[in-house]
Amino acid sequence: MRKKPIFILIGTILSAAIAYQQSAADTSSNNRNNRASHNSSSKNGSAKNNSSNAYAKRRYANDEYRKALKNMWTQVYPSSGRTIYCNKQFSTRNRKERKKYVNAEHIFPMSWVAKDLNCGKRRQCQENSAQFRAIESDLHNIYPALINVNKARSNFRFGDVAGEKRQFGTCDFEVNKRKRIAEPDETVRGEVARAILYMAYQYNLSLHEKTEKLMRQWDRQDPPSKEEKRREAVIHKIQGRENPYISRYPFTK
Ligand SMILES: [Ca+2]
Repeated sequence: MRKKPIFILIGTILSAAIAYQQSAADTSSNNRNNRASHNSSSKNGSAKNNSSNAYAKRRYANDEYRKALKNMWTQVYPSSGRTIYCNKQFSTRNRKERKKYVNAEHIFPMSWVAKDLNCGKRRQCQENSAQFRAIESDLHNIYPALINVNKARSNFRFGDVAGEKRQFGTCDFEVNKRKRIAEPDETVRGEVARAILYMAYQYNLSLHEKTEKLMRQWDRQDPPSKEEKRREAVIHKIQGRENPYISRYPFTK
């Protein structure tokens, strides 16, 4: 009995938080309606169950994406692979070991997608936009990357970084934080370009004119490698959708 006021207090705080989030979220969606009903029922009691449901919902906002990642680590790279920007070999045999230094990089950043779809922050988009969830889960845009390099790339556009200051040891990957530009090694510029061009084409996402021009240039300068074609074919099989910039090279759409 002594715990009851605490639950009521937690319920009230959660209701307020949920109501706030709801008002900030995008327009009509099922999630919204679900939240509205959670909100009203928590006022009638059983606040604890409803609040833990709401928490679970936020934490696992895109099951499709989690499934895609699992497919990547188990099917696209069943035993080993190389990271996108630094060509560093990794093994997928020991998940715990791999997770220490390699994670998943969206070449076409999800923050650009969120902005384009106007669905709010990434978490809000995961909850409210089926289109965002589909885009986030597309493996043609997801490459393994060294965690620190992935972090440094942030959501910067690609371009030329003046000077050749090596920030990651022997890895030829540079970023200019002030100008928010990242420049990968010549050997992966094609891979990067074909992921970016594919995303814009497949999902009708907008690309800055300058970026599009550069990506088309990189696409021509660095044709698909054997490994890139292998990867594309495996993903094509998993998703039932090809990346024509790789499978039908040169694709000039
Ligand atoms: Ca290449």
